[in-house]
Amino acid sequence: MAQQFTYETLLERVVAIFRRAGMNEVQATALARVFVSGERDACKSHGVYRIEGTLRTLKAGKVKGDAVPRLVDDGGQGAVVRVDAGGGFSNAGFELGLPVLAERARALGLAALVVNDCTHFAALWPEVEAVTAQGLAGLVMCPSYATVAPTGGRAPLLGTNPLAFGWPRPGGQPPYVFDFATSVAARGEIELHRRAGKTLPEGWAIDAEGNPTTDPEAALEGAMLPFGGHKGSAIATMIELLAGVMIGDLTSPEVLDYLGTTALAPFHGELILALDPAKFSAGRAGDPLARAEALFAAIEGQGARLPSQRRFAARARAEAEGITLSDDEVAQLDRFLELGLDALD
Ligand code: NDP
Ligand code: PYC
Repeated sequence: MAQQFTYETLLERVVAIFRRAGMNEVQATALARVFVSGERDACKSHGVYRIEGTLRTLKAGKVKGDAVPRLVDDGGQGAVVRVDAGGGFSNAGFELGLPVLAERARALGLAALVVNDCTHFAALWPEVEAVTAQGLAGLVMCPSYATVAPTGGRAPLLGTNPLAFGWPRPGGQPPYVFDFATSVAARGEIELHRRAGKTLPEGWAIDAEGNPTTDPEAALEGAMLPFGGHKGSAIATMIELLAGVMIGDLTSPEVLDYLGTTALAPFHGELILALDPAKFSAGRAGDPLARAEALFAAIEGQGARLPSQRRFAARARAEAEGITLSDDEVAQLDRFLELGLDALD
């Protein structure tokens, strides 16, 4: 048996759970929106399954559910917009900073939103889509905690460091968006395999002795592997530099030192870049959005699909038929709503 929700009814339920757990309205709604969107878009590794980890992190006192994010005043002109998340979730900080980021990117061609002192536990595509909805291209990245061995190494050091890119498309089409962990798979996928009693595909992880493993328990004890060997390893390192070191926030090994566990949501910073295609192409031949459409058509013309097409199809299905949760998932939501943080043992 399974149960159906609309986006709104599931959102209402998840917000109520977060409010019951002591989160304020701004934190609860911003975080609930990304988890419910994940569920709607068939991204199970960053859907309602993340609620339990959120509550655990609140209970451990490692995130402030009552934080009110604050724009750090730079005099109102600069390309770097900074939000102090105040120890809350990144999503509330992002929502506060987005309008200023968009305004600056339109004025300057390029602007960056830095969110400091935040817990980040979500997929990045909701943020990149919010940037493209402003008619801008976006690039979003953040560290995580040390769980990935650099290529040639054997011990966890880098994070699963997600990277997302979005490009706006004309005519009401959904944007071009990719969003992925720089490890072969997101850690959430390994955890979901463990819970389902399934083995992992080969090449995802090594055990604590550095040997290849397909056992999720051994993988969680050992290290995950970067995607694309040395290339993914270098991109993950770049994210540590740009979205950790450069913005004055924690790198993945520092996050693990701070938390002492990967069972809680990671605390660090986030970097969001917004670029205005009209400004970058000014004075040059051709409309960048039209030229991008020709490129997308050529990709699809070969039978390939664009990234996020699976997700957008799942969204359309959920909008028509509802979001389906299993009875176990619904029972867990009911328990969280009834007992709040006491639901965790
Ligand atoms: P996936 O490997 O599932 O997907 C990566 C991207 O590739 C998606 O945009 C996907 O689109 C696209 N894609 C997949 N298959 C194809 C194909 N055949 N052709 C074209 N495009 C394709 O992502 P991950 O498991 O690496 O990451 C999942 C999520 O985890 C991400 O949203 C990420 O932000 C999140 N994450 C968050 C972290 C954090 O610290 N906050 C850490 C790590 C990951 P589609 O969705 O349409 O299939
Ligand atoms: O799935 O790797 C992951 C992850 C880490 C933090 C949030 N998601």
